[in-house]
Amino acid sequence: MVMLAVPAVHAAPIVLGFAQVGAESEWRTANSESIKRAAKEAGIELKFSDAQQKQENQIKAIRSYIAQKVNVIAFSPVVESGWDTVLLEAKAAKIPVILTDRGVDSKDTSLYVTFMGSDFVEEGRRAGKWLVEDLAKRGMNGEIDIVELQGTTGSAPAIDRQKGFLEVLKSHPNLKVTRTQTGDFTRAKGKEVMEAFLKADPKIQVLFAHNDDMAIGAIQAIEEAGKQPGKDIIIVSIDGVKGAFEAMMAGKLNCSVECSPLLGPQLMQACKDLMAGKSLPKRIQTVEGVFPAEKAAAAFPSRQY
Ligand code: GYE
Repeated sequence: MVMLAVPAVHAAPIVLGFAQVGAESEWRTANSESIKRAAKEAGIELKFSDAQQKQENQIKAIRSYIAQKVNVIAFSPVVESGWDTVLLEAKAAKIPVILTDRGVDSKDTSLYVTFMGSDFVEEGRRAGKWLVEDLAKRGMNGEIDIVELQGTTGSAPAIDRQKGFLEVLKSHPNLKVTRTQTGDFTRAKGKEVMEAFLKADPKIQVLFAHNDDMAIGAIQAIEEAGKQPGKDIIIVSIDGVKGAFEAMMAGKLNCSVECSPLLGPQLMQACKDLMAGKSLPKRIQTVEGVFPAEKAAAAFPSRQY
């Protein structure tokens, strides 16, 4: 009699619920694509939602992933605070949570397994240091009037980039942020706020934008006001997206500090490791550089986002 081998229990694919912030910037689009592509390549079943930059939508998405009993939940928290309740619900359901890109301010760090993403304070510092050196090269050592376009109010990158930038400015009392307002990380708001800044202050010499999209919006506002972005107003921003490289090559943006959105592969690896019972480091950091305009053309062909 031929015995049929009992088929091995087929390991079901890992199911990952990902609650994305939105589609507010080039960075975010590249981040979503990276996650979708990496999930496909890793054979992970991805449930993906877009919260349109609203915390309540992200909370709803996380609750629905809990109800669907996914294996892992990952999300990029739109703002830092207000997550404890839903994270406790995930913990009670024994579903591990991975933070990608942005952190939370929860005191209880057992509410998530790891946070993978950039060091935003360091990015702010890099923008500040680049500016200090650039002004020195130009011999601009008098009072400098800087305006700041902040990211989404209460978001980790907005809080931390401002912190890092101001930390550098502290030892340069001639550099002053005279106006600061949120542009919510979008081109449209960056343009709108820059228009208001320009109307209120004709002497702006520098713009620090928390992301490239707001800088690109502001560039339009500056041109419409009859000034030359990158010349009359020195501009430094963060992300290093293609649009920023194009603006740098056109002489309209002076520097972009890199912040990589390509978190997909490491997120999928983390899901696999978790499901295999491995423990993850509490912090997984992204490696990044700084791109002044003079390096833009050489770097452009190899940019992936
Ligand atoms: O810099 C910005 C995006 O959280 C690092 O979010 C991310 C930021 C990024 O909208 O462009």
